[in-house]
Amino acid sequence: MAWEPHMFKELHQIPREEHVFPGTPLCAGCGGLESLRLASKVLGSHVVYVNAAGCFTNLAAFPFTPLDASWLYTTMGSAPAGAQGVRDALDVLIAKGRLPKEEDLKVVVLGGDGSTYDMALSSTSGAITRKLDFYYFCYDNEAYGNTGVQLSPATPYGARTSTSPCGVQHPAGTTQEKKDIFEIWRAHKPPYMATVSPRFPLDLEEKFARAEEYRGPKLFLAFAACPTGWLFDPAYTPDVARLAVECGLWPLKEAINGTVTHTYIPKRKPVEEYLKLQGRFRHLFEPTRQDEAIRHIQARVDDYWKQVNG
Ligand SMILES: Cc1ncc(C[n+]2csc(CCOP(=O)(O)OP(=O)(O)O)c2C)c(N)n1
Ligand code: SF4
Repeated sequence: MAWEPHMFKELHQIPREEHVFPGTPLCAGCGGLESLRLASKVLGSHVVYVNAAGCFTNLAAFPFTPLDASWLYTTMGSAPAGAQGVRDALDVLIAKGRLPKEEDLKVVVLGGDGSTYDMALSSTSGAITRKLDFYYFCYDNEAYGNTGVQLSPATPYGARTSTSPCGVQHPAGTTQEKKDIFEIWRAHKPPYMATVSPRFPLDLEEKFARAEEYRGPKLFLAFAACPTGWLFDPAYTPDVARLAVECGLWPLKEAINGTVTHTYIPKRKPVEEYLKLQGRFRHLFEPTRQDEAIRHIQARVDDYWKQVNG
């Protein structure tokens, strides 16, 4: 799909063709799956997905996958190295004339935040430095989800996880701040990076289409509202995803050759509206309201946008 500016202005312009079929064993309302489904509409079917262990492992139950593309499973830390192997193999086949250039495949890493922010970071750093031509698609559910929702470096301040409960010493739950993986990637100078949300499908499609113009490492951080880990009814996935953006917690942006542009500037509702929808933040409101923790979360968001708006 050749990109033209503002290709996706209206919903009917999103390709109708599906590349992720229904009936996967992932949880109802999984925001990560929703992002992948939308992304695949632009990525198409000439793709090799290199999947780090995580929730998306469950997409495939040998010999079936819901993807009409190829799929390779790797350990959590090695998906970018796996992607290098696949890319090299494709390049060698094309160079030897054994694979026609027009049948080339895109190489796409699929990883959770545990892999992306943590275990696969050194292998990712190597791949970007080598200018590997690949997409890195991270579905960020802000925890090690598949193994019981443990703290990951993407878990935000105040969220409760199974390894950062709220207790006497830490009544607000998680005390760390979410690692800024966008800036860590940007320091490596890849040609294209973006954050996306499935609640902003036109923005998401536009970014995937635009990224096709760039050879080299391309990062997509996809907001992955997670009913199971964040403790909300799956019916609220769209509300949680929309509020993350509208409250300013999940900025929609891209960086082309290092220059950052925000693709949507929210009016910024109070973060409380987002927090209150989720059981992982319930302790901030019940049985006693933790004003200091709520103010802290709001202040971090305000600081971010102050620096954006100058
Ligand atoms: C080195 C290693 N440690 C632990 C595991 C067990 N494990 C499988 S999936 C998973 C959670 C992955 O978390 P994340 O990358 O955030 O993806 P999610 O499960 O949230 O989709 C873990 C810890 C593993 N596969 N490899
Ligand atoms: S635990 Fe969360 S991220 Fe994993 S499949 Fe379920 S909803 Fe999706």
